[in-house]
Amino acid sequence: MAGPVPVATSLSDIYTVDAIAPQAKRWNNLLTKFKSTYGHQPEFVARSPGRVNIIGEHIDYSLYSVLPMAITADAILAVSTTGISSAKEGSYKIKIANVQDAKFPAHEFDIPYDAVEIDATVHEWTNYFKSGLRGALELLRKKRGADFRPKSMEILMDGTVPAGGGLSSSAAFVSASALAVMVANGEHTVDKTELTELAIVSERAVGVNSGGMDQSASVFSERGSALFVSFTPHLNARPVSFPRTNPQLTFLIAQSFVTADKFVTGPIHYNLRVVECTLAAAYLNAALNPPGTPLPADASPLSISLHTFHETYFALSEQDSKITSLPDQLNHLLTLVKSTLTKSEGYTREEIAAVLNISVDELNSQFTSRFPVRAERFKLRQRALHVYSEALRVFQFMALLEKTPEGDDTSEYNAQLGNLLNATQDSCREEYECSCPEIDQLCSIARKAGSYGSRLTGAGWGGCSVHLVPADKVSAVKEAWQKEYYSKLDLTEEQKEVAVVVSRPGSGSAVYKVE
Ligand code: NG1
Ligand code: MG
Repeated sequence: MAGPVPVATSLSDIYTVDAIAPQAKRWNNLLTKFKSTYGHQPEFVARSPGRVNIIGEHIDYSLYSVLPMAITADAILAVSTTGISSAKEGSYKIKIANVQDAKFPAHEFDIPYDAVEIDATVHEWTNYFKSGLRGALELLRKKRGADFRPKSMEILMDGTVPAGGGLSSSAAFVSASALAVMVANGEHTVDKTELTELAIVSERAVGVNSGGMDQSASVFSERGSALFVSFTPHLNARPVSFPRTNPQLTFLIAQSFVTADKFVTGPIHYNLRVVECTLAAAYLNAALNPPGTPLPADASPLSISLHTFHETYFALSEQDSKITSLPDQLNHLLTLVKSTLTKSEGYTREEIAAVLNISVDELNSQFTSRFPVRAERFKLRQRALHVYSEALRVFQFMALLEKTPEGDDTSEYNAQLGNLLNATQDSCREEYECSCPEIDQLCSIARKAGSYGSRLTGAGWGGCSVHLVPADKVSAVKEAWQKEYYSKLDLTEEQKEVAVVVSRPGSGSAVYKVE
């Protein structure tokens, strides 16, 4: 799966057949608008898609494997490096505009060679470009030397991944931006792993302490397949195809239209969960491993994770080192969590610091300073139960995909897949508390109308849901949602367009050369 980001010569290299016609119109609009904005045509277009997550929710930052799938919606950036001559001494110029110029006004930046300033306290759309730019420059400096000077760029962007919708609009934009900067500065081949790793680190600059699932799905996905992404011992992604089933299964994505803006709610939602999982790992390590056992630093956002506790525990404990298979280890960890983290009301900083044998100040500086969180108690038990049980469900889902269902009626097999998705939704709602009433409603409506499995996708707290629906039930599910959910919202025409989409597994990042 490693290797260079492909250079596309036609849209049929990028999109599934059903998407070609509408995308051709959209791309022509981008190229025409670029010309009218900058007076000449672009040299290339950098593209990176959003993703839906099939299963493995809120476990990527704990370094457990996940199963996302790229969608058609993407970020496309048309770029030229020839148009700008006059950049201020010691700096280069970035002109960036958006086809939706009313919503996202154009900007012009004179950026000094030595640093890309990003003010993460303001919610400015161009910050996502800047975070990709910053990441790409770090990589280019590694390749070209510290005194490398980036070129000025003219950019026009069009993003169709709904923002704050759980479909990774941010990762699509950051990945496409980093790719654009690499190509603009003469990188003829951009390695997918390098691009993904820099996009993961860059995105944290915008204030969300995220895992690496979205950027991996955005860069590595191959048309027609889902993507199995592992993060340790190093980043790895491989395409996964779905066996033929009868009835044929489709993935429906349904918007809740509850905007979940991780940027704003981080301290009580997303970034708090990252802290709770990290504290749970440190607590379990202090309680169950020999005193003073260090957890090795890893690639997780706070550099220790429930995964590092998992590995350390089984490497150290004689009596349990005979448990070698992943599912057996995960089941054992669930038992340990239940008997060790017994307080359902959560743990205070004082209680955790006492077990870790550090002061509360040390706890705050080590775990809650880089990304501030607001909580009196940390629900270590519930978050650890979700992470280990979700990692187990991913394993079980993958085991099912590797089996080819017998017979011509595979509804039993389909139901097994769906039951795992439903179990994920239950765990997200009950243990991880990242669902919301609207998503729960969309899921129960869909299940009643024929969905095998329904769950939130992405960070949750609103945004999108994903549903495993047999082809012959798609219209019944859509009608039920329309009648019982969407008809109660006053949606714009544009919102009605994107309320429900059939998600076909799309391709990942690509560079399109404009002749
Ligand atoms: P969304 O909010 O759907 O882009 C976020 C994280 C992922 C992962 C999911 C939950 C970012 C950029 N991405 O995805 O790393 O943790 O939540 O599984 O925040
Ligand atoms: Mg996102």
